[in-house]
Amino acid sequence: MKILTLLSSILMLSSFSASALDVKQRFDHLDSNKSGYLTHDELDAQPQLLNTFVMWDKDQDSKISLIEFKNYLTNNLY
Ligand SMILES: [Ca+2]
Repeated sequence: MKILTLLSSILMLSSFSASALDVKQRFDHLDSNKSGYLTHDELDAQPQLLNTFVMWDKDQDSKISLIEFKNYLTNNLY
């Protein structure tokens, strides 16, 4: 499991130029309990994401939906 976490960190850092399809894959990967949302718990291993959580969480319900995830990446990293 530790290797998986490390791999996911590397993926998040190195795939900012990924296509829209990859966004869904990355979201599913981070959504470890498959709730359809990313929560603080699931982002514990992703400090760079936790630090910007408030910016992602547009509707401020303390969880990141796929749409919020995609919008954030689209608006800030492309
Ligand atoms: Ca939200």
